[in-house]
Amino acid sequence: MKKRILGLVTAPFTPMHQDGTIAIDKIPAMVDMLINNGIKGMFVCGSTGEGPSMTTSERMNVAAAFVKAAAKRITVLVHVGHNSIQESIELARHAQLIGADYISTTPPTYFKITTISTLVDCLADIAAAAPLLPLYYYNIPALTGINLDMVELLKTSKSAIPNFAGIKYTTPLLHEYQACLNFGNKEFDVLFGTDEMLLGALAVGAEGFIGSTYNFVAPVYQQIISFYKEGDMKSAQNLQLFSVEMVRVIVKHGGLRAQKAMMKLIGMDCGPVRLPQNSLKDNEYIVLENDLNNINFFKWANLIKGVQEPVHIR
Ligand code: MN9
Repeated sequence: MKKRILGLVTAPFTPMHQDGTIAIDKIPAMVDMLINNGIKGMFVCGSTGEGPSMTTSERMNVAAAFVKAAAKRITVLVHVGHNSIQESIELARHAQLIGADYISTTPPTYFKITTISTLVDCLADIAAAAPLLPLYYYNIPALTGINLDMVELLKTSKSAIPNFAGIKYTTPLLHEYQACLNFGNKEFDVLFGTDEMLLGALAVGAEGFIGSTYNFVAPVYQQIISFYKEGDMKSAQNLQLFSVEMVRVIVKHGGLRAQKAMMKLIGMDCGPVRLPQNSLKDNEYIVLENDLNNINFFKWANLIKGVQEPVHIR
């Protein structure tokens, strides 16, 4: 089993053309930008990457492009979750074939899973399709509607799935997160996925994080981690408050659609979102940019290396 993932992993956006097709040629520059900014890994085709809105062959092409662009400089996790386990199996096989480092999966969500044992059956089938790759369960109840006890999952997966690595933990239950981190002999990796609570997660022992907002303000979180390690809690809290305010602006403007627009505002245009998300209209961009200005977002975004000049909409 590979060692645990440490530091900030981003969930990159999938770049798209105005007509909604995938802009595969934009991926290498995005990856270089993330590497130049100290990002340790990428979680591709997840929620932020709009994986669930893509076809299986598009997901394979995008995953392959990220793996190729990463060229082993940083870790790549490929999200393979799908309503059809068979599609997940194909995606998992493909991820192993192209040289991804890890796979991760949400459960099927149309027919709801209500027991850990059924969840483990699903994960075991997917994990077996990529036996060389450690698998992280992607726990994101707000989007999947599946909210099971994650400590029970670790207990059951331990013997049932040889390549089970841990959990991408995207729900704000710090107590359950802490229980997972400390399960058994701390034998599973549990990556924290709620960016606006990173400091809280550090306080209970987190060392690895996957998130969307590390795409545009990684330096904020890198400094939170440094301040925390130096014991300067006041400074860490101030920066975490910035993250909270930023996420409030993101949520006000519709979440993912606003985040993809923010990539354009920082000078790394990733194009529109796909339905059922819908892209910001011109006037909505202006309100978003105003709200971001009011929280000093561009002061932080300007610390990002390797992007063009921020694009001001007005
Ligand atoms: O998985 C992301 N969650 C979603 C990670 O995309 C639903 C997070 O990084 C959030 O986008 C972030 C803002 O709420 O914490």
